[in-house]
Amino acid sequence: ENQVLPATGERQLLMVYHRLPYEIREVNGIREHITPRSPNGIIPSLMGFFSQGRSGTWIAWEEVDKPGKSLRNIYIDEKQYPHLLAGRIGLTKKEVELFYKVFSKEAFWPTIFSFVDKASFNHDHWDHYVRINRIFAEKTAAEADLGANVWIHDYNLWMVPGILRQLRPDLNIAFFHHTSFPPADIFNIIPWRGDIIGSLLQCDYIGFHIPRYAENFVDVVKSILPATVLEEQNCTERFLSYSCPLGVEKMPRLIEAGSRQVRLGAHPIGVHTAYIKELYEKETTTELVKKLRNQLGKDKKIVLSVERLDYVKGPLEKIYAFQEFLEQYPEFHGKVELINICTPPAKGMKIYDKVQQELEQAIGKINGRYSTIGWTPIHFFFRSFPFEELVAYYAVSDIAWITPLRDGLNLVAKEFVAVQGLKEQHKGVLVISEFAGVSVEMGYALRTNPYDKKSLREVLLQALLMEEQERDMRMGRLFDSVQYYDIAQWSESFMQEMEAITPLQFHS
Ligand code: GDG
Repeated sequence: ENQVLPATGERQLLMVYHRLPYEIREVNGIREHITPRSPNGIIPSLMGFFSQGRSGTWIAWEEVDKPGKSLRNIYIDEKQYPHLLAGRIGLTKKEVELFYKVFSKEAFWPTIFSFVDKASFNHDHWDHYVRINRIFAEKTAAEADLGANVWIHDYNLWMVPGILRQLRPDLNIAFFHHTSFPPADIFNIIPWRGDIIGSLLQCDYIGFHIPRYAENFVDVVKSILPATVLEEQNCTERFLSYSCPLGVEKMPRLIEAGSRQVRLGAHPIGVHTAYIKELYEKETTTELVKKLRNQLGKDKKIVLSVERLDYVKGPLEKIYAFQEFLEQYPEFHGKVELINICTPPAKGMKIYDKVQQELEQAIGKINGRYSTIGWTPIHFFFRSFPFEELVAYYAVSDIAWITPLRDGLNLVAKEFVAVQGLKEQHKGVLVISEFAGVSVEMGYALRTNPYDKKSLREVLLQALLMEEQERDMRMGRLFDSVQYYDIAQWSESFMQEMEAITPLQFHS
């Protein structure tokens, strides 16, 4: 085995992600422009594995003008990551649209989040999806050293493990789901459920955000082929169990299905608390917070909602509940404002057009009905803000009202806590949906059921009325946990689990 290890003693790592970590523009084979994508989020954390000497390749697609055009491997940033290559897969705009924006979003996205009536299954599109997954698997197989670690991300690449295993039985294959993993009776509406599960069972390690999703996965496996749970773990130390709809007491950690054993784990993603602190402490942020506070009025309570436009996030349910809140509690007129920052979806995602229209209409109606000179109940921003500005909104708000109908985890909740916890006083309140994965980590948040308008409006009221002492205590506890389980802890814990696995086939 020594032969295959680089000088640092660390196994080579292949990151299989749908996007490159950097924007790379190449004209006539010459690199023209390289800019890192957002310094916030998971990409910098994943890049961190390569900063010390570990060698590897980041495999992702890049747009090309003709199908089948191959792209050479290039260094992403030779100085900072001297052993990291970008293994680029050339796909045309059309190929990407069909694979990522149309098929994955029409078939898998709604199913994953239990919106079964929105799912549609096109068999030709599935063939295309498998073809693209094959290209990813072939590229990975070609780049991998003997016994290398492969870390594949998300449902767009579900078929990669199976194809890759056939090509390279020696590899240590791990997979992380960024989304939910639905219960068996939901997942099994997918016509290709057997193929997908067959592929995932070729992994050595599969990570989910929370224990419930690992349990759902095992239920799906059991509904498709005989499977045995070989190891379980009590998970109540870190996660809520009975008090929470997504809670479980124990989670499966090792299963045997077919001829394979697969290890499972829960790794709720974290945020980059140090970077958020740096932004929060910038003079420009302090000024912006002051300016916003003045503009909003010192005596008004600010309720914040930040999310991508997506029916999964329940944007309409929230707006209708806010309308009911205003109807029921007129004493809050003029005193509460909802700031709704809604990031538009990527271009070409037609499935979101309808929800956008409905949302804009509903907000227009409410504002039309209740606004006065000096008070607009809902400030709707249908655009993306620089992250730095978002930090100022997190700081200025009294309540974060995060109410997705479903969410794999939800990073906005953690970002809000990462900012509010830094405040000396007047800490805010986090209201989180019981159906966001993050709710099982957030015992000190107020939890709400987004399917129930009464719960939405009453929990909002509870947040508005909460005394300062309780607010500070709750936010302080949430902050400790968000700071401890930050993004670095997330990526390292996953990596540790992956490294602990010795590829069985390689040794036999
Ligand atoms: C998927 C899963 C899981 C939002 N508006 C702006 C902006 N954002 C940033 C937030 C946050 C991120 O986008 C959103 O992350 P979430 O986790 O809330 O949700 P999804 O986009 O649905 O992410 C989710 C996640 O993957 C990670 O595994 O938690 O469940 O669905 O970081 O800050 N950023 C900027 N301007 C905006 O206007 N710059």
